[in-house]
Amino acid sequence: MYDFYEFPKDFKWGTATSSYQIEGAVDQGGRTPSIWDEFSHRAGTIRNNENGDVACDHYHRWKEDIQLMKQLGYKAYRFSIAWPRILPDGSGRTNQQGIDFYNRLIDEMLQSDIEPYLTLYHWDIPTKLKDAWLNRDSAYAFEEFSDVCARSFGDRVKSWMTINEPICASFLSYTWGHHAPGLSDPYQGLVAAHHLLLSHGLAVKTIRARYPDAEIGIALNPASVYPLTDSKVDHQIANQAETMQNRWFSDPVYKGSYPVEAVQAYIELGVLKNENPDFIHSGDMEIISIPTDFLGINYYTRQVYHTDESEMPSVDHFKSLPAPLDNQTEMGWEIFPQGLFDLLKKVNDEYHPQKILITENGASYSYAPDNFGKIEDPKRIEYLDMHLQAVAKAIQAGIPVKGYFLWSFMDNFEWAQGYSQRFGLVYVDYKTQKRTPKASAYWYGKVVKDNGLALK
Ligand code: IFM
Repeated sequence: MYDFYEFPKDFKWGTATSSYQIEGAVDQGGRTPSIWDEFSHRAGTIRNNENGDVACDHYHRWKEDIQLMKQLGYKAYRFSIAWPRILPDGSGRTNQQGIDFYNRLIDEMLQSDIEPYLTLYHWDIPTKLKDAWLNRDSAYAFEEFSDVCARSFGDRVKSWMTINEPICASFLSYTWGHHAPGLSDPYQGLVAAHHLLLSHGLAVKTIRARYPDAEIGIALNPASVYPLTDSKVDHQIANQAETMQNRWFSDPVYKGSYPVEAVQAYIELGVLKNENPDFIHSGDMEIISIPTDFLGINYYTRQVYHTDESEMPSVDHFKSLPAPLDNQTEMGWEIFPQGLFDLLKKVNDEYHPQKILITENGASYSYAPDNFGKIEDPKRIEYLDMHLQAVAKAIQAGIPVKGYFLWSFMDNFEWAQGYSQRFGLVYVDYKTQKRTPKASAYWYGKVVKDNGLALK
């Protein structure tokens, strides 16, 4: 017999999505293209040359989607705003049709007893902004965007996330070329990262000026990093990956500086000329480190590092070992719930955030409806159960985790993987747009209702 673990009374139980991954209607309602429209229409960038033109057609089915969320019993919903729907030129002119769309969505949530958690940036910067995140002006355009959103939605939205996974919007997009705009230049990756972090700070300041009681945070996805062996070089390489990818984003937010060892490594790699790169202006680090109300953590898997070389290799692309074949999701990501506990402990010990929200966690499995229209989905349930156990243990260990947002409410456009990966609790038939809750959707509804689960 397992003991039932009850989560704290006010624990937030939600699901998450993002605008480009679900909305579709990319040329409707006054929306202009984002870098993802441009990128996904470039041949060869996305699996099967798919794109988000239609996605889950949520732009038209939003009411039905919120109703389904309500029926399933979920209490909070993390969604993102498409910047090009609100400011079609990136800054300046506002688009009332876009604002109205999100007003309706938010009102529907509130009427359905679902708390809105609003993400400002989940990767769809308007193409009208020249050079996107390479241009410092984009950070000030983002400040304006956050102000329009605060003015338009702040009377009803209390919880805000500024930037989702800045490492993906910078390194993955500008250094490694896998995401929009598809550039492969490590220096540009650092420039984009800095402008994203600056945007975060500017947005916190702006929203707080309008709504001092709003709770605001950033959603980071630090890797849970491990050395494979106890060898000195394995520890070194794991530490370096930790510093250059995780702390590059969290140190500026919590400590107001980039990690010195990582700056040094970038100088040695020839990416930076010195420790004072031109893209950091005086006063930037103070803006970036403006205090926040919570830390959002997105967690899916871990990274394991190993090298046979006796000399420390140069880590400029963080090549971790492949996941074991018998223990991975369909993304090829290792299933490692202990990594979530370890990561929560690490960020809590290092940064002492007043509060942590798991802003994403979930798994990709392609179970489809059987002959009776049922979707059993056992592996997702097992994955979620194990990760919620890790969250429960973190809370028991005194780590202030206050909410969990499961990725994702429904199957959607998985970026470079197109529609091949299904992270949803709700199955989407992309031909008919029919939504079918999987067994995991009901399972999660029960966890929410019980406010807990059997602890193993
Ligand atoms: O789908 C993405 C999401 O947009 C950002 N975090 C990871 C998810 C799964 O890859």
